Amino acid sequence: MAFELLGDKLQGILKKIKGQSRLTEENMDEMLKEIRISLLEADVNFKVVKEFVNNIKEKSLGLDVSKSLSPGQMIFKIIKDELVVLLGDENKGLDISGFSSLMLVGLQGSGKTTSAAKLAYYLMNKQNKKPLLVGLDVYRPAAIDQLINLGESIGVEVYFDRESKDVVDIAKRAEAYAREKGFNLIIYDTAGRLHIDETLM
Ligand SMILES: Nc1nc2c(ncn2[C@@H]2O[C@H](COP(=O)(O)OP(=O)(O)OP(=O)(O)O)[C@@H](O)[C@H]2O)c(=O)[nH]1
Ligand SMILES: [Mg+2]
Repeated sequence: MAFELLGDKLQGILKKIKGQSRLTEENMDEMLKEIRISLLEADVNFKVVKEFVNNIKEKSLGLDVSKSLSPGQMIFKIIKDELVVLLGDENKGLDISGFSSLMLVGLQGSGKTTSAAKLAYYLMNKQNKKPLLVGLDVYRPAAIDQLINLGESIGVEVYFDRESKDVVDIAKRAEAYAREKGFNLIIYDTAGRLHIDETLM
Protein backbone atom coordinates (compact mmCIF):
# COMPACT_ATOMS: atom_id res chain seq x y z
CA MET A 1 0.00 0.00 0.00
CA ALA A 2 2.69 2.43 1.08
CA PHE A 3 4.71 1.44 -1.96
CA GLU A 4 1.76 1.99 -4.28
CA LEU A 5 1.30 5.54 -2.98
CA LEU A 6 5.01 6.17 -3.22
CA GLY A 7 5.00 4.72 -6.73
CA ASP A 8 2.25 7.12 -7.82
CA LYS A 9 4.05 10.09 -6.33
CA LEU A 10 7.42 9.23 -7.84
CA GLN A 11 5.79 8.62 -11.18
CA GLY A 12 4.27 12.09 -11.02
CA ILE A 13 7.62 13.67 -10.17
CA LEU A 14 9.43 11.75 -12.89
CA LYS A 15 6.81 12.69 -15.46
CA LYS A 16 7.32 16.34 -14.63
CA ILE A 17 11.10 15.98 -14.89
CA LYS A 18 10.95 14.07 -18.14
CA GLY A 19 9.09 16.95 -19.70
CA GLN A 20 11.67 19.57 -18.68
CA SER A 21 13.63 20.87 -21.62
CA ARG A 22 15.94 22.91 -19.46
CA LEU A 23 17.47 21.83 -16.22
CA THR A 24 18.21 24.57 -13.73
CA GLU A 25 19.54 24.34 -10.20
CA GLU A 26 16.15 25.58 -9.10
CA ASN A 27 13.98 22.89 -10.65
CA MET A 28 16.55 20.27 -9.69
CA ASP A 29 16.31 21.33 -6.02
CA GLU A 30 12.54 21.40 -6.25
CA MET A 31 12.48 17.86 -7.64
CA LEU A 32 14.89 16.52 -5.00
CA LYS A 33 12.76 18.10 -2.29
CA GLU A 34 9.64 16.39 -3.63
CA ILE A 35 11.42 13.05 -3.80
CA ARG A 36 12.74 13.46 -0.25
CA ILE A 37 9.26 14.23 1.10
CA SER A 38 7.63 11.34 -0.78
CA LEU A 39 10.16 8.85 0.56
CA LEU A 40 9.90 10.14 4.13
CA GLU A 41 6.10 10.01 3.93
CA ALA A 42 6.38 6.37 2.88
CA ASP A 43 8.33 5.66 6.09
CA VAL A 44 11.66 5.14 4.36
CA ASN A 45 14.50 5.53 6.86
CA PHE A 46 15.83 9.10 6.83
CA LYS A 47 19.44 7.93 6.37
CA VAL A 48 18.43 5.93 3.31
CA VAL A 49 16.56 8.98 1.97
CA LYS A 50 19.55 11.23 2.53
CA GLU A 51 21.92 8.87 0.74
CA PHE A 52 19.45 8.34 -2.11
CA VAL A 53 18.94 12.05 -2.69
CA ASN A 54 22.67 12.75 -2.38
CA ASN A 55 23.47 10.07 -4.95
CA ILE A 56 21.02 11.56 -7.42
CA LYS A 57 22.40 15.02 -6.82
CA GLU A 58 26.00 13.88 -7.27
CA LYS A 59 25.30 11.98 -10.46
CA SER A 60 23.21 14.80 -11.88
CA LEU A 61 25.92 17.40 -11.18
CA GLY A 62 28.35 15.40 -13.28
CA LEU A 63 25.95 15.59 -16.17
CA ASP A 64 26.99 17.70 -19.10
CA VAL A 65 23.66 19.36 -19.63
CA SER A 66 24.80 21.40 -22.59
CA LYS A 67 25.68 18.29 -24.57
CA SER A 68 22.66 16.35 -23.56
CA LEU A 69 19.69 16.62 -25.87
CA SER A 70 17.21 16.02 -23.12
CA PRO A 71 18.41 16.57 -19.55
CA GLY A 72 15.01 15.55 -18.23
CA GLN A 73 15.44 12.11 -19.78
CA MET A 74 18.94 11.77 -18.30
CA ILE A 75 17.78 12.64 -14.80
CA PHE A 76 14.89 10.25 -15.26
CA LYS A 77 17.39 7.46 -15.95
CA ILE A 78 19.60 8.39 -12.99
CA ILE A 79 16.62 8.29 -10.60
CA LYS A 80 15.32 5.06 -12.07
CA ASP A 81 18.72 3.38 -11.72
CA GLU A 82 19.09 4.60 -8.13
CA LEU A 83 15.61 3.30 -7.27
CA VAL A 84 16.54 -0.12 -8.63
CA VAL A 85 19.72 -0.13 -6.50
CA LEU A 86 17.72 1.01 -3.45
CA LEU A 87 15.06 -1.66 -3.80
CA GLY A 88 17.51 -4.40 -4.77
CA ASP A 89 18.58 -5.17 -8.31
CA GLU A 90 18.71 -8.94 -8.17
CA ASN A 91 15.95 -11.45 -7.96
CA LYS A 92 16.83 -14.16 -5.45
CA GLY A 93 13.79 -16.35 -6.05
CA LEU A 94 12.05 -18.43 -3.42
CA ASP A 95 13.41 -21.82 -2.43
CA ILE A 96 10.42 -23.71 -1.16
CA SER A 97 11.31 -27.19 -2.31
CA GLY A 98 10.39 -29.77 0.30
CA PHE A 99 8.55 -28.82 3.49
CA SER A 100 8.81 -25.04 3.89
CA SER A 101 7.49 -22.24 6.04
CA LEU A 102 6.96 -18.60 5.15
CA MET A 103 6.12 -15.85 7.60
CA LEU A 104 4.56 -12.51 6.71
CA VAL A 105 5.77 -9.71 8.96
CA GLY A 106 5.41 -5.98 8.54
CA LEU A 107 3.76 -2.73 9.46
CA GLN A 108 0.10 -2.57 10.39
CA GLY A 109 -2.13 -2.58 7.35
CA SER A 110 0.72 -3.15 4.92
CA GLY A 111 -0.98 -6.10 3.24
CA LYS A 112 0.35 -9.14 5.13
CA THR A 113 -2.91 -11.09 5.37
CA THR A 114 -3.85 -10.39 1.76
CA SER A 115 -0.36 -11.33 0.61
CA ALA A 116 -0.45 -14.55 2.67
CA ALA A 117 -3.54 -15.62 0.74
CA LYS A 118 -2.13 -14.45 -2.60
CA LEU A 119 1.07 -16.40 -1.97
CA ALA A 120 -0.87 -19.52 -0.98
CA TYR A 121 -2.98 -19.29 -4.13
CA TYR A 122 -0.02 -18.61 -6.38
CA LEU A 123 2.23 -21.34 -4.98
CA MET A 124 -0.61 -23.86 -4.95
CA ASN A 125 -1.35 -23.26 -8.63
CA LYS A 126 2.10 -22.45 -10.02
CA GLN A 127 4.32 -24.68 -7.93
CA ASN A 128 1.93 -27.42 -7.02
CA LYS A 129 2.41 -26.81 -3.28
CA LYS A 130 -0.09 -27.85 -0.66
CA PRO A 131 -0.28 -24.76 1.57
CA LEU A 132 -1.72 -24.33 5.05
CA LEU A 133 -2.49 -20.78 6.15
CA VAL A 134 -1.88 -20.16 9.84
CA GLY A 135 -3.44 -17.28 11.76
CA LEU A 136 -0.95 -15.88 14.27
CA ASP A 137 -2.54 -12.44 14.56
CA VAL A 138 -4.06 -13.02 17.98
CA TYR A 139 -4.34 -9.31 18.83
CA ARG A 140 -6.88 -7.97 16.33
CA PRO A 141 -10.22 -9.75 16.92
CA ALA A 142 -11.27 -9.84 13.24
CA ALA A 143 -7.88 -10.94 11.94
CA ILE A 144 -8.64 -14.66 12.08
CA ASP A 145 -12.02 -14.13 10.36
CA GLN A 146 -10.31 -12.19 7.59
CA LEU A 147 -7.87 -15.06 7.02
CA ILE A 148 -10.63 -17.67 7.16
CA ASN A 149 -12.65 -15.74 4.55
CA LEU A 150 -9.65 -15.45 2.27
CA GLY A 151 -8.81 -19.13 2.79
CA GLU A 152 -12.35 -20.11 1.83
CA SER A 153 -12.29 -18.00 -1.29
CA ILE A 154 -9.11 -19.66 -2.58
CA GLY A 155 -9.79 -23.15 -1.26
CA VAL A 156 -6.92 -23.25 1.25
CA GLU A 157 -7.30 -24.57 4.79
CA VAL A 158 -6.64 -22.16 7.66
CA TYR A 159 -5.23 -23.28 11.01
CA PHE A 160 -6.14 -21.10 13.97
CA ASP A 161 -6.83 -21.16 17.69
CA ARG A 162 -9.07 -18.42 19.05
CA GLU A 163 -8.48 -19.53 22.65
CA SER A 164 -4.73 -19.00 22.74
CA LYS A 165 -2.51 -15.91 22.69
CA ASP A 166 0.70 -17.97 22.67
CA VAL A 167 1.77 -17.56 19.04
CA VAL A 168 4.89 -19.74 19.37
CA ASP A 169 2.78 -22.57 20.68
CA ILE A 170 0.15 -22.11 17.93
CA ALA A 171 2.92 -22.11 15.32
CA LYS A 172 4.39 -25.34 16.69
CA ARG A 173 1.02 -27.04 16.78
CA ALA A 174 0.27 -25.80 13.26
CA GLU A 175 3.51 -27.33 11.99
CA ALA A 176 2.77 -30.68 13.63
CA TYR A 177 -0.72 -30.53 12.09
CA ALA A 178 0.65 -29.64 8.66
CA ARG A 179 3.16 -32.51 8.67
CA GLU A 180 0.55 -34.97 9.86
CA LYS A 181 -2.00 -33.94 7.23
CA GLY A 182 0.40 -33.89 4.30
CA PHE A 183 0.76 -30.13 3.76
CA ASN A 184 4.17 -29.08 2.47
CA LEU A 185 4.01 -25.31 2.86
CA ILE A 186 3.03 -23.26 5.89
CA ILE A 187 2.26 -19.57 5.52
CA TYR A 188 2.09 -17.75 8.85
CA ASP A 189 0.11 -14.53 9.01
CA THR A 190 1.32 -12.38 11.92
CA ALA A 191 0.10 -9.26 13.71
CA GLY A 192 1.13 -5.91 12.29
CA ARG A 193 3.78 -4.05 14.21
CA LEU A 194 5.51 -0.73 14.50
CA HIS A 195 9.20 -0.35 15.30
CA ILE A 196 8.21 0.95 18.74
CA ASP A 197 6.41 -2.31 19.63
CA GLU A 198 9.27 -3.80 21.65
CA THR A 199 7.48 -7.05 22.44
CA LEU A 200 6.37 -7.70 18.88
CA MET A 201 9.76 -6.92 17.39
N1 LIG B 1 -4.84 -1.59 -3.47
C1 LIG B 1 -4.35 -2.60 -2.75
N2 LIG B 1 -4.88 -2.83 -1.56
C2 LIG B 1 -4.38 -3.85 -0.84
C3 LIG B 1 -3.32 -4.67 -1.31
N3 LIG B 1 -3.04 -5.59 -0.36
C4 LIG B 1 -3.89 -5.35 0.64
N4 LIG B 1 -4.69 -4.31 0.37
C5 LIG B 1 -5.76 -3.75 1.22
O1 LIG B 1 -5.12 -3.10 2.31
C6 LIG B 1 -5.84 -3.32 3.51
C7 LIG B 1 -4.94 -3.97 4.53
O2 LIG B 1 -4.54 -5.24 4.03
P1 LIG B 1 -4.23 -6.47 4.99
O3 LIG B 1 -3.82 -7.61 4.13
O4 LIG B 1 -5.37 -6.69 5.92
O5 LIG B 1 -2.99 -5.88 5.78
P2 LIG B 1 -2.26 -6.47 7.06
O6 LIG B 1 -0.82 -6.15 6.92
O7 LIG B 1 -2.61 -7.90 7.24
O8 LIG B 1 -2.93 -5.60 8.21
P3 LIG B 1 -2.83 -5.86 9.80
O9 LIG B 1 -3.06 -7.32 10.01
O10 LIG B 1 -3.91 -5.01 10.38
O11 LIG B 1 -1.46 -5.43 10.22
C8 LIG B 1 -7.04 -4.18 3.13
O12 LIG B 1 -8.16 -3.36 2.96
C9 LIG B 1 -6.63 -4.83 1.84
O13 LIG B 1 -7.75 -5.12 1.04
C10 LIG B 1 -2.79 -4.38 -2.60
O14 LIG B 1 -1.86 -5.03 -3.09
N5 LIG B 1 -3.34 -3.33 -3.27
MG1 LIG C 1 -3.39 -8.92 8.87
